[in-house]
Amino acid sequence: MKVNASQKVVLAISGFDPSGGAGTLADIKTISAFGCYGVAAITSLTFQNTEGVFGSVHQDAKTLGQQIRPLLDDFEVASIKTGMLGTADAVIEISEIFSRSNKPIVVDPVLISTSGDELMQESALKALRNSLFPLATVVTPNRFEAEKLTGLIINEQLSLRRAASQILEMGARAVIVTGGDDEEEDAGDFLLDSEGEQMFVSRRVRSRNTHGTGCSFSSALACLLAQGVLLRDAIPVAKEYIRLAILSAPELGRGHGPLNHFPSGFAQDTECTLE
Ligand code: PXL
Repeated sequence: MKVNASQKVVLAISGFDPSGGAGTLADIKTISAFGCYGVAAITSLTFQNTEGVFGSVHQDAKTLGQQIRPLLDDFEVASIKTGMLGTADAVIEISEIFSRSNKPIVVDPVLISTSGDELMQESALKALRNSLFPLATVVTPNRFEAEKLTGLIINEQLSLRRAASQILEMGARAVIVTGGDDEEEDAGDFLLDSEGEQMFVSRRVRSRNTHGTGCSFSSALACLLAQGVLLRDAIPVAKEYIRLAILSAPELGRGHGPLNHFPSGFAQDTECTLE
């Protein structure tokens, strides 16, 4: 067996979804699919299945820091992805840990689940905007999250542009407002950064199996950034990965089913060959 030592380590900081569709397990599966090595810190233990979220217990900031610091001491972490963070204290702890880091950080501002359940305390919103966004390489809200973050209603291109630019002003280097949850025919993701705006459109896949698409998309971006791919080139690759993962979803559970995180036709070089 030959193992390539250049395998990138990606750190996922997210909530634990026992059903494996979203959160840490989705992050780790995505990171593996992209040929990276995933390490993780769990912000919150959620109780859920494909039908809904029935509660959660947030980790306190101290235990979160205790999970993250030994990983940073030991591994050369190439990029970081944050998902469900739960509380303002958790957001502040993470912001302090990475305040002097120049590694790519993908911030997925998880506020509610696909099934409509709240995953972050209202009080954490401010900390997210003020402390974590200024450290973010890219923030990836869906339209609903972009509305909550800005207080705007997004119903056409102008308000979408305005919301994205407000999020950029909060200090992120780039923002992608994802459109996968909308009802329109095409799934358009709107990117805004210092170079300007770009819409990434792909044909919508109609499916009930969309649990964890946001988590998986942001983890895919973190892997590609770790591998040195530019954000504008990474977005179409991450989108195609999600499209294939939905198309080949295993049809599990009675609600929003999980993705297939290892779709055939998307075998990235895992940098590990068996001889
Ligand atoms: O998809 C958003 C999300 C993120 N993180 C956790 C979740 C969910 C949705 O259910 O459970 C832990």
